Amino acid sequence: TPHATLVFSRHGESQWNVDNRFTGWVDVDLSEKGLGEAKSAGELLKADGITVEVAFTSFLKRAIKTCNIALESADQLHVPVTKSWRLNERHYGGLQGLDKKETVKKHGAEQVLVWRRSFDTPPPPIDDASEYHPKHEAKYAKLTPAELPTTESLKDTIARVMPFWEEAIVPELKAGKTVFVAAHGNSIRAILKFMEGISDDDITGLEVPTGTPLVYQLDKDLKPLPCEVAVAPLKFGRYLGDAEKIKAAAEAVKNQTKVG
Ligand code: DG2
Repeated sequence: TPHATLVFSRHGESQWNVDNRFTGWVDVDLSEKGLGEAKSAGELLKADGITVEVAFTSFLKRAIKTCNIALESADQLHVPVTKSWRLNERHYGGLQGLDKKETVKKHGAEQVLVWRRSFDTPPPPIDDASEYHPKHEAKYAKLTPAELPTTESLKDTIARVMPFWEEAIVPELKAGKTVFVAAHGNSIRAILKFMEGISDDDITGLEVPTGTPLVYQLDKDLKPLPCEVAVAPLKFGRYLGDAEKIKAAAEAVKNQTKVG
């Protein structure tokens, strides 16, 4: 029997997903569709009989709102929520704000794919004078200069997500709780890499669909229990919801940089 339950939800569509711009740490809001995705994530939790005991989210409103709306539609708004910059999306460096397709036309599809999906090659750093530089935001004032990113690879993202995992999330799971994590494609990848034992090469190919809760049952050593309905490359995680819709949502992310 499972000791604890861990549920992830990637935030739904944001306004810059609609505009097809690189986002990273830019604090853009959910689109209308994104609001609906968050609501349906909560409905799926409720329909599955999941009772969340504690929730975690990032410092970015697209994930925070996803967390709140999902808990609301699951009728579980009382749940305590902890927010951390460590669950933020990967910092996209100098690409933040740029149009994804324009960037492909300018730098080529191969280069952009490296920036989006290589494990350890970060995009060029954000310009010190950029309006999107995180140093302008009061909520990041407590970060040390070494912690405040100017760009990140997935490897860098993993390095700042995992201390939060260890310090804040693991104790709740050890206590046997049902934990909800509403975050971003890359901060969720970081934890999934660890949970599923996915290699550096394979993790970047994993597209986490939006608005679709992903559920793990863990034993008392926090090892995930194998799941028969896990969809490859996952071995342990179970998506809630319609399989076809989930596939289409993951494909849509991949195609954001498809030109022509
Ligand atoms: C996207 C992810 O993050 O982009 O930062 O542009 O989903 O939080 O809006 P999201 C961004 P890719 O890693 O898919 O390029």
